[in-house]
Amino acid sequence: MADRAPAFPAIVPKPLAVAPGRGAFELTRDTRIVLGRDDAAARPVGRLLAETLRPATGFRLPVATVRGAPADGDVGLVLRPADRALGDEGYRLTVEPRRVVLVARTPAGLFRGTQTLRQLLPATIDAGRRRRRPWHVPVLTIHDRPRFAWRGMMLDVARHFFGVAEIERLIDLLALYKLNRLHLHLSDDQGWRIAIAKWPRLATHGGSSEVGGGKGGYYTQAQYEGLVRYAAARYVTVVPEIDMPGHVHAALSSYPKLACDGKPSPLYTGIDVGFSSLCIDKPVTYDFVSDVVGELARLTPGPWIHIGGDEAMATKTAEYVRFIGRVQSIVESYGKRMIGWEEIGRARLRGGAVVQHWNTDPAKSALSTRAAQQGAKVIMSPAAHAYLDMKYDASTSLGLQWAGYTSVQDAYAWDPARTVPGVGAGDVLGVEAALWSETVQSIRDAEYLAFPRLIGIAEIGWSPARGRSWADYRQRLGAQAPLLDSLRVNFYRAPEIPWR
Ligand code: TNX
Repeated sequence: MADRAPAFPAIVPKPLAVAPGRGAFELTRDTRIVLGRDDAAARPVGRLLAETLRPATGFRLPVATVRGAPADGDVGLVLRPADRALGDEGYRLTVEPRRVVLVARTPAGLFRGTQTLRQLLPATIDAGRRRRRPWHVPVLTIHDRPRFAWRGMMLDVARHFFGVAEIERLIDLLALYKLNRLHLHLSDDQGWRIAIAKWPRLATHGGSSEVGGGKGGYYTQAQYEGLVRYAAARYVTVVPEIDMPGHVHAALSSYPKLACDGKPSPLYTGIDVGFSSLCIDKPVTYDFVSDVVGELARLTPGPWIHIGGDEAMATKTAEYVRFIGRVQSIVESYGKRMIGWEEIGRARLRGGAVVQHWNTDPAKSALSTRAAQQGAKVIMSPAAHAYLDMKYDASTSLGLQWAGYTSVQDAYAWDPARTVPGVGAGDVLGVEAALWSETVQSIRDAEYLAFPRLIGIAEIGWSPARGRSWADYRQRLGAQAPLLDSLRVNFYRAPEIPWR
């Protein structure tokens, strides 16, 4: 196969600064991945890089500690904790004809840099099996760091369930495009997906259904911890969401005492929203919330617990406000920060709370504004741009369309700092694409809706607004096709993109 090296490196997300050079570094059977003697913290990144590059090259690629600078033939990983210009996730990548040096302030920064390196190699580097060919990296220098600290994807594992291996593969794809948050929507009317030791029927009963009547499923706590570790090794933080006080039918069906009327109810497999509510004035409600949040907090090394809070149409406003106030205190009592969908802007929020903007309806947007005025930071997930479950166009068979069709360009051509009046760059924590799974029955379906739109969201989160353009982006996106094919991603070949 011809190795059509692009005239410019087609990296996505677009780096802050690229200075192309001449010639190439060649990865060979003698290449080592080397670390400085004080850089033991970079070893896991070196190991993961070696694991990524070994199957296709067949090279040994030992990870070695060396004295002094990386020598000829080496790929060096260097930590420079004092180099503030690199930021928490930034890196500097220097490819010379005889060596490659990657410098970062943190292991996370080195990891992000290795993903750039991956994109600079021939796409078959990710094909998973041995290919005999030269493995060149173009000579260049890249200086890179993200615009936003929060670059995420939400996956709804409640409407349809996805297993551990599927989530791990998704984490790999997030990491490839430098995303750093995986938000798991772990409960909804149709299913409860995480084992809670003190309330076992949530998983065993509430986890046994899904939209359309399939068998559902849930993560044991050990499986969930495994996912968290897998993600952490790729510098992706898992953010668990338990949706409340609405979207709780699976919990009420598991424990009728949580319902105001206390009556048993069968599981629900339709796709309506807004019909269920926790019982705001029952003391048992807060035992439940505290137990669930407590167990989740213990499973969550990251600082955030997402409590949903959306579409609580079956809860009166005054009760809703009271409920969110109590939940906020519970989350904080476990040392975590509360995140909620924009509706929590109706409640009184304390510093540290985070709101997730989703509804483009102006009356609803005002809730995000109100949250920001209270000092909350905002994650931008405007449905018309960032909802991966919207159809691409009228011909898309999967997906919904309540927020309109969302083309690849719609998902890309927007700025999170100019989306909601009164919510500016200083308020915005970052961006998150959301994939709700009412119509998504398999991980192949999920990939079809997520790719390529998720890649655009990743670039919005990482690259400076200035210097981004659709004309340039569609070329670089088109150049991702061989890599996505190597990885066997089921992506939508949108006709407006010049796929290679
Ligand atoms: C709205 S967005 C919802 C979800 C649905 C989604 C479908 C949000 C916070 N709530 O319950 O799954 O629309 O697009």
